[in-house]
Amino acid sequence: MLASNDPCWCGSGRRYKRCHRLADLDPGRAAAEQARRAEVERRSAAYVRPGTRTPRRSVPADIPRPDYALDPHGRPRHRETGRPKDPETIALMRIAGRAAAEVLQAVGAAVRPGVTTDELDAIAHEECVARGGYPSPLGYGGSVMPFPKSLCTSVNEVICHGIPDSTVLQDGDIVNADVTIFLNGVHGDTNATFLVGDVDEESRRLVDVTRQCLHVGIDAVRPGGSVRDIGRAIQSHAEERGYGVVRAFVGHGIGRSFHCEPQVFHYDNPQARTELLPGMTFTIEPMITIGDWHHEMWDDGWTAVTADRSRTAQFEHTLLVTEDGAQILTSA
Ligand code: HM4
Ligand code: CO
Ligand code: CO
Repeated sequence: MLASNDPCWCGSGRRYKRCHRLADLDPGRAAAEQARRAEVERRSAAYVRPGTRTPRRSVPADIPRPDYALDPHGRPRHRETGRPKDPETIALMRIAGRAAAEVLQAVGAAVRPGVTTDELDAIAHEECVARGGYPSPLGYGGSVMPFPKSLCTSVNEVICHGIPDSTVLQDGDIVNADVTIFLNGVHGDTNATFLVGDVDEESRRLVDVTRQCLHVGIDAVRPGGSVRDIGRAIQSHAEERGYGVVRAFVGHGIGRSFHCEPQVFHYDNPQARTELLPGMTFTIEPMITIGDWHHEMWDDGWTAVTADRSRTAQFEHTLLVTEDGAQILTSA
């Protein structure tokens, strides 16, 4: 009979109590404990965890900033209304929208196994600055802290607002990059989900259906209709195919403000009674899940993940309501 502190009989060199003692005394309990530990290990390896952040990037002093970027808490001083925009503002939004699309294209071209989300942030930051624009997320107010980076990067089960850090993209991941640029006094906002290397069929299908949901939402826009039509169309398309629609985050009015009225729900919400009028500008940005649509927040106050850790995808455009539908402002 071995004592607790003797070397284990198996030759591992570890003390008996740290090695085979439990297995010898209670084989059932030892097996259950080992299975539990293996499951925790499997899960923590499979899911996204916070990495290390690089210092805040700087924007040249001659680039005009949105009002919140001048506030230490990132609070906007003015909030625009959701009313139709004047033609001059719309003309500027076409330019900001195209710039946002170009920046997103540059980020997407850099997605590959081995790249970090921080490297994607650096690209978004430099591409905004190169166009004379300010990366809108940088310093935008939040409940815990202002958003510390220039891009949102949301990997696998992260729904939205992931913060770029040392996380290395792995073969088989999916990653959403969400770009907003402040250019000529207005914002352009667009995002897409990219495949990292070889991605399984189930995730590829999620990404395809999510892209379809964005376009089904865009096609539901008509002057005289309501914001509710958009969410109703998206929810039907998703749920008929067995997918979930995240409720906690909405599309938003956009223009001189990053986020203003109206709220654009991606599910059928009877409260969404706002009438759509030519000249209105807003985003549609559905977040679609393979499993349950409920979310949880990380302690950073920004990163939203699916409660069941199922994968989720998102696509976004900034839109203009026209006399006969919607025009996409964020095409390259
Ligand atoms: S902040 N992306 N997005 N997104 N915010 C930094 C990067 C960000 C958002 C956001 C989608 C919908 C709404 C919002 C929002 C208030 C409540 C302050 C107007 O922040 O509505 O912010
Ligand atoms: Co957002
Ligand atoms: Co948006």
